[in-house]
Amino acid sequence: MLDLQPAQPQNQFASTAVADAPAEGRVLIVSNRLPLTVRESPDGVEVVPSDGGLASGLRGYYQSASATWIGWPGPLSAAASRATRRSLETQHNLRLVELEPDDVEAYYDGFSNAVIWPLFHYLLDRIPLRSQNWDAYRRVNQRFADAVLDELQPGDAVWVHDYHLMLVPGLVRERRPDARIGFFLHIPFPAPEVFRILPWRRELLMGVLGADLVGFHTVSYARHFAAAVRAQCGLDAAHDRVRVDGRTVRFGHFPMGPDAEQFERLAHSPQVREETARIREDSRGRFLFLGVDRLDYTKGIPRRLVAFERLLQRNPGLRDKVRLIQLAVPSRAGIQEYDSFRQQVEELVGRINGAVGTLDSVPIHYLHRTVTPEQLTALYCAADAMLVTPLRDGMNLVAKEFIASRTDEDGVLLLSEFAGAAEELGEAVIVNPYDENGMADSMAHAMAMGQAERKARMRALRRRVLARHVNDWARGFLAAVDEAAESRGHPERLTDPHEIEGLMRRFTSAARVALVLDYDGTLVGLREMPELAAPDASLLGLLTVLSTTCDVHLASGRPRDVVDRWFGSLPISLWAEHGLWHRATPGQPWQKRAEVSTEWMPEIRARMEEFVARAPGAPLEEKTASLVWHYRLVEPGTGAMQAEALKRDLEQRLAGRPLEVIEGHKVIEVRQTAVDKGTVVREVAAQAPPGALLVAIGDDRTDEDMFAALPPGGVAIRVGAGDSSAPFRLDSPTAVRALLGALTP
Ligand code: ADQ
Repeated sequence: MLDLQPAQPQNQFASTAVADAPAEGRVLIVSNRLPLTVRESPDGVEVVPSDGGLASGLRGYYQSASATWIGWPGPLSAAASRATRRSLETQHNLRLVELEPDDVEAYYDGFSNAVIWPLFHYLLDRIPLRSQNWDAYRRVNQRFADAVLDELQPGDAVWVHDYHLMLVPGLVRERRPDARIGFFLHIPFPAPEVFRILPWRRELLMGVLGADLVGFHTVSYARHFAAAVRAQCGLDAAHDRVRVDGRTVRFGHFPMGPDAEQFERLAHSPQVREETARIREDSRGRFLFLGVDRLDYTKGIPRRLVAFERLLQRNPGLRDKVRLIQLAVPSRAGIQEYDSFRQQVEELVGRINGAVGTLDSVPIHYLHRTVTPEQLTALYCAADAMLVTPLRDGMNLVAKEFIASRTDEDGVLLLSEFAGAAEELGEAVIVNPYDENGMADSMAHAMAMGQAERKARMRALRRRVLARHVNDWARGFLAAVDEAAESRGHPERLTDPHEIEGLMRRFTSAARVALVLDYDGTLVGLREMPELAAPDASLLGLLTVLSTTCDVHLASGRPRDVVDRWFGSLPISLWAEHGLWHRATPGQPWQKRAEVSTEWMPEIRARMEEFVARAPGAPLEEKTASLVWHYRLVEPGTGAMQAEALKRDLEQRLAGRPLEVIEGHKVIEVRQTAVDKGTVVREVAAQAPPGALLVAIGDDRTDEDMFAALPPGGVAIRVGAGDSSAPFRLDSPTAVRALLGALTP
């Protein structure tokens, strides 16, 4: 049997490089647990490094003098807390967020670990039947945010970690709109169909979107996140960014690795070499499989054990020739789910050893404890094959630590296809942890693999893992936060009442005011179906009265028959199809303002109809010289995907032709380049009397053409969110109507 000593408590972190200090300000690292845990016993207080991937990965970066770590130190008794707290805060640059036992039970055990953890790992049947802990989650997130706000100095960057604190970025942003904030999720972000199960899905997403940059381990998690933002928040998220509250939030993948140099250095140390030799000697020529995991139900330990049993059932001759060392680091002890899982694993180990053991051999050596980095590295170095078979895992650092330790360029890695690491480590033997026969086959394959193949695979794996130090990962992420914060854009600020008064003074002192007004989204709210957005009596009354003092032009993208039906009797000038058609006063015929060709329409219509057929609820509208695909009613994810595909397809087809594809609010329109709303503004300006003030109001991308065409001194007003060149912004059609109302006699 192996004789591993329990880990000695350590106060110092061992790490290779120390990251450069950022150019200015500190980095406030915020995570549920601190990198140090306080253990109280009758003999006194010990401060020991915390377990887990997050703490081990970030240690090196945190050692840089300009980082402060904000988090929970674990339970502290009243007696020990004052001195311990002071020493942690002053000697280790920590800021303690203390939690009451009730909070720990509800926010940490009850919500973070009982609801989000299993859901994000696709283990839905582990979610408790009742969860009443959302309020505690929100309350504790607020407490962490308050600690951040208290620490935050100008120039600091905030780096929030993981699923326990998904609301913190939004809570900090609310109070400090200019803060630089990054958020990194260490666990998978599930497929949107799984994520949507969560009743608080929208709140969680909006919380995360308080950050400037949201980071994940893999491309697919970032994609899932973008899709969830589209589906749950109704925002037009691209694959790597979204505009929210006037800011751009970026998403990206930042695969994390271990402190590889530290494992290499340890592998060369005499102590580890000696321990490695001892473990090998102890196994007496047996093929050594190794598993190293936190004792968590996501790590796939029972299925791995069953697959190992299957290997030995199928090949009884191997029973004296193999050994599996399964090291399980205690995790979340005290939570009933974890306690009974531990019991399940221990019973399984006992049963399998009873069934396939021999008089000479106990096939599974199971250890439930933490070990020192030296002991861990010795195990990595001694193993013939490493079994990393989680059911789901954000990344899995153990796989990479094993590779980093193998300076002999030998050893086989069996890696679950559901670990984030599998996206990078293609030269491993990839296994499906739910397929016990397949896993047993892969174990046999590992045993039979020739040295040349083992070395070729390991060399390729090592090149990838050694290429990037974990401190580069931290630095890279923080540099990306800086870049995202610089390009986030200024929050869209609504024009305040004082500025409106100034505008009104300009209007009333002008010789004449000419108003060019968009319709949908500007004078009325956007509706699910275009035909539902008919004008109400008060709007018709407002426009009629307004026409007694101003020149009123209604410039819509809608077809002429609709504009005529709704506004034909009003004494105002009407423009339809973005200015292709014009009717000056009631009774006058509609005139076409440009020569347009329609030859292109049958071909493009046929192509667009293929997309219509694939997205139920998205009608195709045909106007005189344009085709419009409306997808407001399509499921948001599908709609955005189809719209992107359609746009790409059309842009390729239309290249070099006098046609353009424009994107509006849930519409894709193809039209001739000759016609846009800028033409309307230019014509109005040409006919306006000297000294007239031109005012254009609109909410859409097509209205930007109006703003750009305004003569000097003209006033552009944007309605609602979104990029705009307009210097003035109102929040809704109601605000537009109030402004116009003030212009009436
Ligand atoms: P974890 O679920 O904790 O991390 P992992 O990435 O494998 O999973 O990290 C475990 C760490 O614990 C490793 O550094 C390993 O060396 C150490 N460890 C394991 N068993 C040990 C033992 N018996 N004694 C001492 N140390 C032991 C979460 C996510 C992962 C993600 C990381 C980092 O679940 O998917 O890779 O964060 O983002």
